[in-house]
Parts: sequence; C-alpha cells; structure tokens
Amino acid sequence: MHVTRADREWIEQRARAIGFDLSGIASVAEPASASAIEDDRRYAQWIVAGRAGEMDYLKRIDEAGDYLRGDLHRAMPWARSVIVCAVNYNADAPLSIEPADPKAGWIARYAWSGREDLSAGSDYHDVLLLRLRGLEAEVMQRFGDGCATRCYVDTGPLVEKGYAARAGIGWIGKNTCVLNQQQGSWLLLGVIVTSLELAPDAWSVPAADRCGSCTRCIDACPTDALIEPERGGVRAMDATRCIAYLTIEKKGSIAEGLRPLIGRQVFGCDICQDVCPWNRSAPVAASSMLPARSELINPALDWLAAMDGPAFNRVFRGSPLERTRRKRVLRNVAIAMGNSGERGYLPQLEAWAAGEDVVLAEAAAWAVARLSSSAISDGPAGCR
Ligand code: B12
Ligand code: SF4
Ligand code: SF4
Repeated sequence: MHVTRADREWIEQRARAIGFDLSGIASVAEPASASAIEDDRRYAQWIVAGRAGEMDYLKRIDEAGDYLRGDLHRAMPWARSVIVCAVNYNADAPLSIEPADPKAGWIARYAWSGREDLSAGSDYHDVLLLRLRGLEAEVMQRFGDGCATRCYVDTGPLVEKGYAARAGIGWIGKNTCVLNQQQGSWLLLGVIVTSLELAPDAWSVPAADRCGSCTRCIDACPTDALIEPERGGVRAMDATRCIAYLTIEKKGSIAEGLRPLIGRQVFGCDICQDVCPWNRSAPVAASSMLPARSELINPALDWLAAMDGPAFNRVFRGSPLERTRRKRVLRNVAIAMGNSGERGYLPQLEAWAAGEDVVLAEAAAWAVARLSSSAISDGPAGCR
C-alpha cells in the first residue's frame, strides 16, 4: 500500500485538526541500506561508549544481540514509514536562565502541564498518545485493515528525533533537540509507525540545519554534556552528565563532582534550550493540550521540601514528576538547597541528614557541608 503526496497532505491536515502543531512522514530506511547501517552504527557507538548511563530501556537487544533502537525493523519488520507529530508546549513564562529568587528551584517546562481544568498534573505521554490514537484511527479508516500501525510517545523502540528530522519537523540542533525554524524547540514528539510505503513524491522535505556557527547551548551547558559537536562529530550528548538525566532518571546518589553544577534544577533542565536564539521568538503554545500550572514555575524549594507523601501525590498526580517519585525529587531539592547559598535551609537539611532515607541523608549532609563552608565561592546558583 502506497502513500501518495495527496495522502501525506491529508495526514498533515488531519494532524493539525486533531491539535498537533507540526507533522510529517518519514520512510524507514531499508535494512542494510547505507543510511540504516549508519544510524545503527551511531546508536551502538553511543551505547557502547556508556552515554546512556542507567537507562537500560535504551540498551534492549534482539536475539542476534543488536540494539532494538538502532534499527526499527528489529522490533517491527513490517515498518515502512513513521508519521511524526509534534506539539508546542511553550508557555508565556520566565526562562530558567533569567534571574530568580535564590529560594526558587526549577522544574523543566515540559513538566509544568496540567489538565485543562488545572486541578492536577498531566503527563504529555498520555495527552499526546490519546491524540495520536485519534489520528491512527483515521489513517486506518483511509488505508484499510491491511495497514499495520503502532503509536508511541517516548516508549517505542526508535529514536524519535531522527525520524522527526527526516519527516521535516525540524533539524537536530547542537543541543541534540529537534528545532523548527518557526516553532523553536519547545516541542514534544509522538510517532505512528506504519506499514505504509511512501511513494517517492510523498516524502517530507527534511529541514535545513540552521545552527550555523552558534555554540550557545554547548557553552551554556553547566556539565559539558553536549559532546560531539566539539569534536566535529554528529550531535550527541553524554546523558550521564546531563542534568535532565541526573535529576529525572538517575537512581541513588549523584556523583559529588556534578552536584554543584546542577544548580537549582530539581526536575529536568532547560538551559540549552533557553539560550537558543531560535527560541527567542518561539510562539506560546496555540493548543490547550498542555496548559502550564503557575505554581510549578520557579517553585519555592521549601514548598517542595515540605510536601509529605499525600501532598506530593496530590500536586503531582498525573504529572511527569509522579514517575520520578518524591524520594528522588527530594534528593534533588537537597542538592539545590546546597547550591542556593541560603543557610536558612540548614534545619531542614540537618533533619534529612539524620533521617532513614540513605540517599536523601547523604545528599542533605553534602548540602549542609556546602552551605556551612565558607567555600561557596561559585555563589548561589540563582540563574543556573
Ligand atoms: C533517553 C531520552 C533522554 C535522555 C537522553 C537525551 C538525548 N539527547 O538522547 C535524557 C534523560 C538526558 C533526556 C533529556 C531531555 N529530553 Co529526552 N528523550 C529521551 C528518549 C526517550 C530517547 C532518546 C534517545 O534514544 N537518545 C539516544 C541518543 C543516541 O540519541 P541522540 O543523541 O538524539 O542521537 C541520535 C539521533 O538524534 C541521530 N541523529 C543525530 N544527528 C542526526 C541528524 C539527522 C539528520 C538524523 C536523521 C539523525 C541524527 O543519531 C543519534 C544516534 O541514533 C526520547 C524519546 C524517544 N523515544 O526518542 C526523549 C526526547 C528526546 N526527550 C525530549 C525532551 C523534551 C527532553 C528534555 C528537554 C526534557 C527536560 N527539559 O529535561 C531534555 C533535553 C536534553 C537535551 N539537550 O537533549 C523530547 C525531545 C523533543 C525535541 N524537541 O527534540 C523527546 C523526543 C521526547 C518526546 N516524545 O518528545 N531525554
Ligand atoms: S539539558 Fe541541561 S545539562 Fe542537559 S545538555 Fe542541556 S544544558 Fe546540558
Ligand atoms: S543554541 Fe545555537 S547551536 Fe545550540 S541548538 Fe540553538 S542554534 Fe543550534
């Protein structure tokens, strides 16, 4: 079954009607084609170099021992094309790099979203998946039952950004995010893998790379996580150094040497997108899919610290923070307090340091030592 250019335009029009800001369709490279081999090699190299840290789901292999995410055919031999949809989640709100109250932490922009009535959190995975399923149903209806499809937001055995680039959503910037010339990079992606072949005239046109000689994201990254461009290689990051990984994915203790660099980030990190010139005029989200909850913007560290289990569940029910869980968020809050230069946090930190949660106690003891020492020469992390 072939998708023609008119079909592609129909898919894009339906995606817009469903609420996506951008969409496109990319072919899955033939197994053993030069581009499939290159994608696979690049992915395997990244994993073997240890860049994925403890994210074991990125390391799943097939029976032959090859990485599933290195080639989509391994998990879905029937896959021929990928419909990529993107939604803008930008909000009319400050950036993490703007001066802020030293007592404020930072939660990444993508995690601000609430339900439309704002009574609780909303995880973009659920919100996008629901819309993708609507589009999938329409695609099935148009192309018939012989068409196989699978919808994913994050969880599929593929690198969504690579398909987004090929589907013309945007280019992969030096910060390793997909950037669109009009929309910037505050985009979340969802994909529908399909068995539909693309007629040659149906291919979306990949976006031109517009990073040019800019290196703002690389220069601003506090942990030097953006690695490859400096060496003239493809754009990639060492996720084990990325604050998003450390605060969201990393279990247990965070390496001591990285803690001062985390600054005030308590969940995720937006720095390399905040500094990007393409985000200066990024439009605020047009759709109401992911409305921002104002209480999560520059949240007071002591508000987060004071939440007991039920309060945390109430505030973050349905939000991306729910999966990271309170324990890990508190570990991050302790580190942010240690970086704040605010000695008023000492009683809270000392209480945690004497507590039973070993990881939190250790992070809190580190923060106490950092606040108590006169050697906070790098000062409050205010706008880090
Ligand atoms: C693991 C993961 C992470 C890890 C690793 C990040 C990373 N750069 O890979 C961590 C936890 C650090 C992370 C952080 C964030 N993430 Co994340 N993450 C993922 C996830 C689940 C897998 C990504 C992956 O496989 N990485 C592996 C490495 C090897 O991929 P890579 O560096 O991009 O390089 C590959 C490709 O890009 C490709 N490639 C490189 N250059 C080019 C050029 C061309 C033309 C092509 C075709 C391919 C290509 O080759 C590489 C090897 O395969 C995806 C969802 C998904 N299933 O794809 C979301 C995803 C990438 N994350 C997303 C978001 C929003 C974030 C954060 C902004 C959240 C936050 N604020 O804290 C940060 C951004 C940090 C950053 N600067 O990238 C969005 C990105 C949207 C966008 N606009 O790009 C995604 C797509 C989720 C989604 N469904 O929307 N994330
Ligand atoms: S998200 Fe933060 S830590 Fe990760 S690469 Fe960007 S600036 Fe660096
Ligand atoms: S900050 Fe500059 S180099 Fe980095 S992604 Fe944006 S345009 Fe590209």
